[in-house]
Formats: sequence, C-alpha cells, structure tokens
Amino acid sequence: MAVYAVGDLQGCLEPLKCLLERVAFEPGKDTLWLVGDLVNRGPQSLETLRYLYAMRDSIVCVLGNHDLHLLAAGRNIERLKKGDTLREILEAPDAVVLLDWLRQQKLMHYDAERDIALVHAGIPPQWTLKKALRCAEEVEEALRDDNRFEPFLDGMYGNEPAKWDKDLQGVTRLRVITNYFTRMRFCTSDGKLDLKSKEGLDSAPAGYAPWFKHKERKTKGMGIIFGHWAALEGRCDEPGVYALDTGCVWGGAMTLLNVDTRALIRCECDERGNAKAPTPEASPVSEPTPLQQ
Ligand SMILES: [Mn+2]
Repeated sequence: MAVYAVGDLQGCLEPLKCLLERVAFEPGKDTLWLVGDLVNRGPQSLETLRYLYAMRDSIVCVLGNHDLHLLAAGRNIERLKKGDTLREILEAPDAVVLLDWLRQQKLMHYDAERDIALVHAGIPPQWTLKKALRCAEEVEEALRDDNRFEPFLDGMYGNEPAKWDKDLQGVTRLRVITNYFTRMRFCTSDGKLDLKSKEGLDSAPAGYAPWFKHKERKTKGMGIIFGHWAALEGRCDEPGVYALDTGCVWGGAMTLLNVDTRALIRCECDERGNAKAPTPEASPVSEPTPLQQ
C-alpha cells in the first residue's frame, strides 16, 4: 500500500510507465499522486489522459495550468494557442468523458495522516493550511458547478490582481486563487505574485523570492509536494518541500517520490519526452531522506 507522487507529465506517458514499472506499482493497492500538468507539449497527451482515467480509482490528482487550459479549450477551441498539442484530445471520441473527469479534480490535496499537501505550483506564504484548503475549495466548487464553470474559465486568464485580498469577489477572486495554486513561482512575503520570471532560484526580481523560501511562511513544518517549476531541476532545499517537475518534456527527467520513505527515482528523458534506454548507472534510486517533522 505505497503512496507515490510524480512530477509534471506533460503528455509524456513512456517515462511514467517506466517509473511505475520500476516500483512495481499495483493499481488497486498502491496510490499515485499527480502534481498536475498531465497534458500539453509532450508526445502523448491523449494517451496519457486515457491511461490515467483507466486507473482513476488509484489516483489523486491536482490540476495544473495546462490542465485548466485544456478545460477552457474544451469549451472554446479558439483558446488553443500556437504550441499547444491539445487538439488530439478535443477531437477524440472520448473527449467528453476525459474532460468531465478532469473537471472533478482538485487544486489542492491534503493528507492529514502524513501532514503533507499536494499542489501544482505552491501555497502562498501568507496562507495557513486551513486558509489554503478553503480557497482551493472555492475554485473546485466553481469547476464542478454547471452554472459557474464557463464564467470561471472566461475569467481565469490574466496576471491581475497580483495579490490576494479577502474582499475580492467573483471571478477576480477565483483568478488570484488559481494563479497561486497553478502558476506561482516568485512572490513577496505577503503574497504579491511575479508571474513573468520563470528561471531558477537566482532569477528572483528584487523584493521577491520563491514562494517556499519566505521565513514567515505559514505552512512551514508540514510537507508540500509541488511541480510546475522545471527550471529548479528538482532542487529545493526547504525542509519537507519537494519540487518534482524535472522537465521530462524538455529532455530532463520524470521524477517519482515515495511519499512515505521520501526516496526519489528519476527516469531520464530525451528531447521529445520519451524515456531514454535505462543503463545500470543511470537514474539510481536515492537513499530515503529522514522524514521531516
Ligand atoms: Mn505548470
């Protein structure tokens, strides 16, 4: 009954299968947590979604910005942008089933027994665990509500407001919550977002820092698993915080974390997001790191 968490898939199915095989993953017995960005850019977005849907009872998934973009394009194909590889999903005979399933997924998962959360991009420093869960739920409710789904997708895009305010209303309120959970990298200690910088830790604009680095971060002490930030290359020295996006779709690797032992395994990928042939030295299983309190 193992629990694993995997980084952004971006339509890379082969490396996922390779990792699950290496840990002898058993659907029905083991559970796979996904940090989101299941689709787009990689070679097999449609097949990836079908694969996950088939094992949906063994999955916990949070949504990433690419997954939300797919849902939005599902309602209006004009939203597809150059570089998106989502058309194959929208034109598939089972598109409705797959997108309906995706729409039921959460923005944040919290495992109380393990005291660890799963999110796509992060949790802003000024939010407690309780506040974050409540805000995630607001967006999750809008996604599931037939009357609020379309207005939410219409209003979802945009970088403003840059900062949370409890008095925000309607789609503006949902937009900033969505940006925190699915797009954040750098912010100020009180949660003002910079959504333009996408490079590594040292590319922070003046006054900004990676969301997980702020000294007064209210979720310090608990575990947080996130993806979204490939430029970190998995490097995050904040205790209990795990950066799992290692850029499989850009010739990096796909990373799988054993949530209980904290052991990490990598599947190295080529520039097209396919698994490289494994060699005995390549991608060793890391030593489990001590559990963080
Ligand atoms: Mn992302």
